[in-house]
Amino acid sequence: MAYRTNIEAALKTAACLAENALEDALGEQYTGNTAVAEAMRYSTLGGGKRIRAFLVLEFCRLFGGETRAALPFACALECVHAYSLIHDDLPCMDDDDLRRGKPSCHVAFGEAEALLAGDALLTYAFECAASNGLVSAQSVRLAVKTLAAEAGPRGMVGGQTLDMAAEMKDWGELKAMIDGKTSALIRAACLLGYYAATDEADPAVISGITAYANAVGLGFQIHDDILDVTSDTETLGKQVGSDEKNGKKTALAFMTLDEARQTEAGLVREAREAVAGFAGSEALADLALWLSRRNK
Ligand code: GRG
Repeated sequence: MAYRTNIEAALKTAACLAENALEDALGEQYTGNTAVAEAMRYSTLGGGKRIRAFLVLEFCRLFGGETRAALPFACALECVHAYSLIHDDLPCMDDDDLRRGKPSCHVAFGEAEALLAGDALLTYAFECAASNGLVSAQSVRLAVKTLAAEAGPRGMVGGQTLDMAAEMKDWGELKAMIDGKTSALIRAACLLGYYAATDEADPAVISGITAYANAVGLGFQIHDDILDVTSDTETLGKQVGSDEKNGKKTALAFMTLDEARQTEAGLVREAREAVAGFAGSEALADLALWLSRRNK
């Protein structure tokens, strides 16, 4: 399968826009005089693929919105994502010392500061989204409600709870956990992009966006599980084998490596079909493919 857009260039542009907006936002709000403020910046700036920011900007563009109206929502998504990674790395969770190729937040700043930096990024994300003055009040309301629902106990936190507590007896149980832990923020990113362009909330459009996000989210996690056994710590910038160390099951507990690759290819097709009806969605189709070929 070949790309129809220059997806790498588009990802770089989105990453650069998000990085600059986050630099402004975090620099403006916090003077950098405290360890917590420094820890927030350390974990949010200068790293990461910025997939969630890209999805916000691209869905906004797809539905006719302006990039600058989507940027506060993109920043909010990246702040929630950064918070989840900080907390996920804590000793009471996965206890990982390396993130994005550098010491995890709690290793660099201490556990209490890391906990607070995560809390501060989560709360700041909502300040950032709610302060978006370039979209209607109804768009802000829809965005804030969606982000809260997808990040919370029925979304990402719910997935993390299942990850810690559930036995993962079968693939269905694991998929339900991934739907929360990984897909929820991807759904939020896609939907917030749509709400940056419109406040119409058309159920048919939302259903197409959700189908795309769910397929991308599950494929993304399966690819992460594949990389965890086929790649190395230096390339990934995070510790490989962390799930095994913590006794957690991944997709590879229920299928062979080959089957996992086939399942992922099926999800890429599903994602591409979900957006095929939206004119100008080539970059989103290409992103689904690119994610299945990424090496980190
Ligand atoms: C609420 C206490 C509390 C903790 C939240 C939900 C959670 C902890 C953590 C989830 C973090 C996690 C490992 C999610 C799985 C999805 C995943 C593989 C994230 C990594 O995303 P990338 O690859 O990261 O986009 P970069 O570094 O590129 O931004």
